Amino acid sequence: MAIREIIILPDKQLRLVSKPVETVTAQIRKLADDMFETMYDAPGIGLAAIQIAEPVRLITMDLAKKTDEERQPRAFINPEVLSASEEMSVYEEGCLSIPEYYEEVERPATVRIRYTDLDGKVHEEEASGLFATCIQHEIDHLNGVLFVDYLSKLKRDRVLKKFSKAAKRAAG
Ligand code: K2U
Ligand code: ZN
Repeated sequence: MAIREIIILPDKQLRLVSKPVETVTAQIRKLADDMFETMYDAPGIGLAAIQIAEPVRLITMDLAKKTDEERQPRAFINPEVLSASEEMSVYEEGCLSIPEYYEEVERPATVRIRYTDLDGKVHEEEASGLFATCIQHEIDHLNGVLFVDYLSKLKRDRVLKKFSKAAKRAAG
């Protein structure tokens, strides 16, 4: 296992559309292990492979409360939203690739998803609450979409400008 570097806005790789996983290989399982270690270290409750510069459709997640002893690691390969509720919910979102920036985002409150697990088994299940918010946030990452894309143009332009200036300063 390895803690990998999380790429940060305005890295153009965040806008890539990640490729489907054809076969669940040992390499994919190793990547998932690295993603779990990176996610717990950040810390975060979700991570998409593109956030560590791996453009494949793989997500890791653990919604267990920090207070819970028991971790609940879950991996989602080639996840897709099959249907979404008309009912919406609002959640203050953050992103490990857009550090220390939080804004309210409205998303469908419940989604039905299909995905493959690390054993190659296909699942369909309903997600609601934080699970629904997080899985939609992560599937967006696989499509090159960031939560700031749902904000007003003013707010979006402001955050893109802030992170672009920071990147220029860091480059010297
Ligand atoms: O994709 C990521 O950057 C991981 C996010 C997942 C997430 C975003 C918004 C809402 C829920 C989950 C990170 O876990 S950001 C840190 C965080 C932690 C708890 C709740 C919200 C955000
Ligand atoms: Zn994110």
